[in-house]
Amino acid sequence: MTKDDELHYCGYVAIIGRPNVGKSTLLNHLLGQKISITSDKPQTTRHRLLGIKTTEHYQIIYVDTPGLHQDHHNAMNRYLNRAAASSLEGVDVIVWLVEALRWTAEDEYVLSTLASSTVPVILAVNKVDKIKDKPTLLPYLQEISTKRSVAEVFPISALTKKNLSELEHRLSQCLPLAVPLFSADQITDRSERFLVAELIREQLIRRLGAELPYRLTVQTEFFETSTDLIQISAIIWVERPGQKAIVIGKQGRMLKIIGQEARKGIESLLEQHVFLQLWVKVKAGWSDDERALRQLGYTE
Ligand SMILES: Nc1nc2c(ncn2[C@@H]2O[C@H](COP(=O)(O)OP(=O)(O)OP(=O)(O)O)[C@@H](O)[C@H]2O)c(=O)[nH]1
Ligand SMILES: [Mg+2]
Repeated sequence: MTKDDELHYCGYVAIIGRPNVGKSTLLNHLLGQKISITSDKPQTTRHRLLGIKTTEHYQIIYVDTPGLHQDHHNAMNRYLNRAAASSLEGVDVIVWLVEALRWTAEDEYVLSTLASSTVPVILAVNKVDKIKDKPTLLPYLQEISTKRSVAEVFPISALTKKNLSELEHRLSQCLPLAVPLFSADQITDRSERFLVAELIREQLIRRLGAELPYRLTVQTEFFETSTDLIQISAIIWVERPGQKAIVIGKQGRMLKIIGQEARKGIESLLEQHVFLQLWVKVKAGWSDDERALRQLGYTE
């Protein structure tokens, strides 16, 4: 064993990028455990969330963030951008995630947000599994790496885990020498109540149409563990009675499916049987009301 082997490194790695680029998928697959919800709709992640990976020699504290976007029209959008931008403060390295062969105006916006960062930026070009014509990738990599000085470029697939261990190895080299900040068995800073509400919201996002997911939020109201079961009840807040009717569905069918699927995810997370009750309630205009947002857990 060399002297280096006895050292321990610990630090924060922010994962930044436009909505839908694959940040949360990357976090889950780096950790080997699902703690952040994902979907094919943009603005799935609404909160800064830590994912902690501890090995013998290092502890990487990944920071998953909402996608940076240019839509500032309501209080929720402004909150998302604030939460993402503030996640850059105090980190040791940034993973800047873009999508292979797909550069958009929102990537340009992320680039401008990164301008003031002084920590190393590692550019990860995601979703390379989707590229059929591989030779087109090299010029793309060359082109985007000229947009900003970066420490290294990694073509990756968060979904198939291609190049993820290489990426993690490189990130571990950017960490400062430090004792671990979290205990080795802790994988996130978020409570079980928070993760439960997120798993319910994930089902709602995945199963409802284009607009409705942005008009709802979920709050865990009751969470009690007994010997053989966890009893949970949660409220799905929507903005209008018509939205409530859609979430419930004909004869309650939509809400039933959402409850069944969410319960499976919650049971696999908590490794216990779960009894889940869902209620749908209306809170008019909550997504554009700073005070309501704070009450519903949107605080930095
Ligand atoms: N083909 C392919 N799809 C991917 C990959 N990574 C993520 N996806 C898909 O891209 C979509 C968005 O993934 P998310 O992880 O939710 O993206 P995000 O960047 O966290 O999005 P926001 O939270 O909305 O900012 C999902 O449908 C993922 O399955 C990848 O490497 N390859
Ligand atoms: Mg996300």
